[in-house]
Amino acid sequence: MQTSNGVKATAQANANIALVKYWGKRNKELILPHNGSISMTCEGLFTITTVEFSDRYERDLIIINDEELKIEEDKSSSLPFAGARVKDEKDILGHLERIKKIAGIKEKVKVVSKSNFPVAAGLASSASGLAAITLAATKAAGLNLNQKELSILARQGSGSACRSIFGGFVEWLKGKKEDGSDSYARPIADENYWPEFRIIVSILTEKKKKVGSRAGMAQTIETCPYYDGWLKTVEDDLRIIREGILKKDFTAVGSQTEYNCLKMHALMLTTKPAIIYWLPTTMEVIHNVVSWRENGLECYFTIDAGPQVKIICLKKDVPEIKKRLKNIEGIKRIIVSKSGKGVRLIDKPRT
Ligand code: 2P0
Repeated sequence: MQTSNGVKATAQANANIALVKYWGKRNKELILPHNGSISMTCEGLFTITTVEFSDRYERDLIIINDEELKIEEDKSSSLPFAGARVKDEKDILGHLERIKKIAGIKEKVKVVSKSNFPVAAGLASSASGLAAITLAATKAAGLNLNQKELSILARQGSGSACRSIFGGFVEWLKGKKEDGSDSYARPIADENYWPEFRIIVSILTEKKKKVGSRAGMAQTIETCPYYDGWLKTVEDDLRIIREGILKKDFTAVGSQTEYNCLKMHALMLTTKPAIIYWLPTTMEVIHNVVSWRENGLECYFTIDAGPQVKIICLKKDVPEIKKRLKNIEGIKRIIVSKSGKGVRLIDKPRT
């Protein structure tokens, strides 16, 4: 949309939940992972972001969930666009500078972004946020990128964001090249492929986590003695889950997802200092899921960099699992999600 002084664009992106987790970078600047990962893009957990570049603005302004991000000077940065930096783990302004550089524009930027779920509590808010910002900003900057190019660019904002470019079930290829040109996401199956598949998100707290995943994964690589074991086995997880999705083999996908999650948390627990994302209620839900399954209600858990437990199940079992979850004290909110669409432009600007 052309305004009097600038161009603005609005994009909507869904969060994604990993079935095979991304944990560890081989290149921090380009965000290149040590391992591939697989996720489901989640309908109903989304971020809407409007980006406008304009010489009308005297300074950059980034508003996330009604709160302005503090932008501060950091002349020590090694990145080529050092200067004003966002005091935020994800360096959102750095990502916008990257896009401005590609587009060859110099205007100030205004970003208004809002998610409909708790941010920074292990619910992949950076995935939907950075995917939405990447599409909105490239469009507003006059770039017309294809999905692969968007995925490569979103990855540089936040690794998991490269998966939210696509809908359905998605695999992020780790790639081998040093420039990152072969590290991007691609769809395994679109959002209509497996309509019975569900992820029930149980939210235990909306508090911001103490250890961000960026710092946490760096610390794991430095100090965890088991990281090699993770890398040696993750290819099997990827193959089993990729094939399981294509065959709609719920047991294979669910059980391997749970196993992969426990392996990632084993890394976190054996990092120095230990990264313990689980709360007592996290453990309670884990035990319940295992016991429900032993008694014939087939479901599996997965947990990311936070305390929330995501339960993988089939549509027919959602009412029963919801009923049982409601009896667990400490669960604040329950969100049921099926696979949703990839990032897209929408009409309604928020600014
Ligand atoms: C995942 N996580 O695959 C894993 C599981 C957390 C646990 O992707 O540093 O926010 O911005 O690349 O993408 C969280 O990592 O990290 C994440 P950066 P990101 O979903």
